[in-house]
Amino acid sequence: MGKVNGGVVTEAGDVCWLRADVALAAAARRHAGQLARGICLSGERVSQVELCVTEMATNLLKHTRDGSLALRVVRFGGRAAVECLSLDSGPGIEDVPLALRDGTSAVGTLGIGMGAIGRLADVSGIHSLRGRGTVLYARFHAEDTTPEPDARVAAVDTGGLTRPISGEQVCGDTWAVRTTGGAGDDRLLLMMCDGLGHGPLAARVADRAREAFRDSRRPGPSGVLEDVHAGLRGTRGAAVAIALVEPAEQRVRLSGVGNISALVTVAASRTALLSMPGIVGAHLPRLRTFDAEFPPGAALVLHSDGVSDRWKPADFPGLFAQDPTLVAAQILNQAAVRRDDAGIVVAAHRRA
Ligand SMILES: [Mn+2]
Repeated sequence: MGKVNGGVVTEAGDVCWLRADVALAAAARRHAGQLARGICLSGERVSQVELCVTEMATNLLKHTRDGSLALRVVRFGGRAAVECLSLDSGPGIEDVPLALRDGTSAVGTLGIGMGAIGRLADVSGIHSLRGRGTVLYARFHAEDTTPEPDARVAAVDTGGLTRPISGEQVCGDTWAVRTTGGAGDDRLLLMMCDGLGHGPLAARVADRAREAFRDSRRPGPSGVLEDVHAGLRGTRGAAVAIALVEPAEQRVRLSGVGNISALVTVAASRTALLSMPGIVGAHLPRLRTFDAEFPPGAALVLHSDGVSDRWKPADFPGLFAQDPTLVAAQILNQAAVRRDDAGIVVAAHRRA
């Protein structure tokens, strides 16, 4: 991760959302297979991705009230992976370790079982809240290897997720993570952006924001935000927050404009980081930077107003020790609204 100076660590891309209906398994197999072939997975690996989403789809249809699959390609530096996420709204899994054990496929006849998903995928996770819903996560890397050493020892892991408003395919909410550019520098910059409105015009704002964020060479969060402001001129504008995560200093600094929620949670306590009123790309107020402690074990969560800010870390026992992608997915699953684009990005400071 530190090898690429100022390089993108990971960022939002197209997410294929499939609601649970009778055609889910077939649609999921088709989309997941396309994504897997698109990043040149072997034929055997493509079949495993298809098996994984078939199991997820069948579980959703047989055992949950309502749910979706989210399928996408993610890139970490130069490496690609297919990610499969299953999100449902209950009833939740009573005994997760039991559900992961072999021979307890929820499907009974055709299924490979949830435990097999974990064995097939390079990275996987599950988080279940009784009565409220489960998120399952599986990632398949393009190369048949574990993540490169740099990424594995990195002090801070990140992940995010976006979901368009009902009825739209593209999303005006976006996120991105990159290194700061200094040699041997383990600091990260995160962006959460909510392009005003929704649909293709908002998605264009999101694209432009990621581009400006990627290209900015300013050192601090307010400088990067000014560059994103310049990049969004002439668009309908956005709410944007930029966070600088400094693991060695155990601090997060954030500069935001518009309605982006930002908080740091450590052991169920939470510290909110404020944004200023204004519209990035149209009217930038005098910027302020707020900071918070970010010790090992802490997580930084940034999300748009498509995710309700009424959720509390204490409502998610066990979640913040999980992969940041799973954290993002479960918060979105529990707190997102359907009447707006939703987007969330999470950075987790790993314990040594
Ligand atoms: Mn919004």
